[in-house]
Amino acid sequence: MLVIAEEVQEALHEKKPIVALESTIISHGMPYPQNVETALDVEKTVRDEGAVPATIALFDGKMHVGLRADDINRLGSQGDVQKVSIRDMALVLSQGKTGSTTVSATMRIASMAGIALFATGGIGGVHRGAESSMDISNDLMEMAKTNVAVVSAGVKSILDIGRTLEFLETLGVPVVTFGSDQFPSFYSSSSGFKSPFRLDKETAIASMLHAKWRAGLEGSVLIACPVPAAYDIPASKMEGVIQKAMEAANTAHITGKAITPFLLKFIADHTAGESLKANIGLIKNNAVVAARIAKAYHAT
Ligand code: PSU
Ligand code: MN
Repeated sequence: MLVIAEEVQEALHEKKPIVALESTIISHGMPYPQNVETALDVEKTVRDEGAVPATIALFDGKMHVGLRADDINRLGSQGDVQKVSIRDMALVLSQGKTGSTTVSATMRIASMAGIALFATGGIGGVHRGAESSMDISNDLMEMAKTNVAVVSAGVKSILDIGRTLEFLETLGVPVVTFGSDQFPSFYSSSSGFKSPFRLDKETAIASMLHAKWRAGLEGSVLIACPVPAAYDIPASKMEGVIQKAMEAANTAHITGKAITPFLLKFIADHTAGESLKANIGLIKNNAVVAARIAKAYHAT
């Protein structure tokens, strides 16, 4: 059920650096056509760094690792793509439907393929109000057990960042911020929360991954990369629209897996181009950092 593209197979065989990429960000995370353009650009960014990109999605009952440009276009432009976390995988595979993979499903499939590094924009986490809704992303559970490191720009403040960090600690998932003491919050390089760990070199992060997995400590490492300074939007500037997005989700009775895509779309629709630019800038930056860590990881 695992279909690995030829370029990715070759890279695996030759032990070349590979960066896995998710597809929910394409289908449910950004508007068309910027989603498709960004996905293709991110693949190019990984290649320019000397690593091989492996975007992951479900098609025709199979888990695909490494997509063609027209697959990416299909994920970004068609309305009937299912958002697939671990919970949804079996059903979508059995029905042969097209599925875009979230962080959790992408990690699991990357791990099946033997890929150690994965770059995305933002991971899922503990939602605001989770103390009553119990809405905690499956991404966190997956990070506790699957040996794939995730490079993200921290977590978006649609989530409860403090509780997300607490829950990651409970699950034993190390959180390392690249080059900063502050844990970043996606659009903003700060969040008001100190990062549990800080490392300043890709080689140091690669050594930490080797140490973790050689010691038999299963699970991910969350590598948080602050948004590049040119795109940084102060958290206070985003808070108003995030509040409005949550009110709109309540009013429209949005629940379950639809919540995150609803909030992301609301924010994209109600902020000027600035947030989309930041989104694109930070994803590319994460791809560069992931490719460099992958290179350092394979060099030792
Ligand atoms: N956060 C973002 N952008 C995204 C997502 C989260 O800033 O595109 C996507 C990722 O695919 C993530 C998923 O794995 O949403 C989490 O969904 P949920 O909150 O339903 O677990
Ligand atoms: Mn949820």
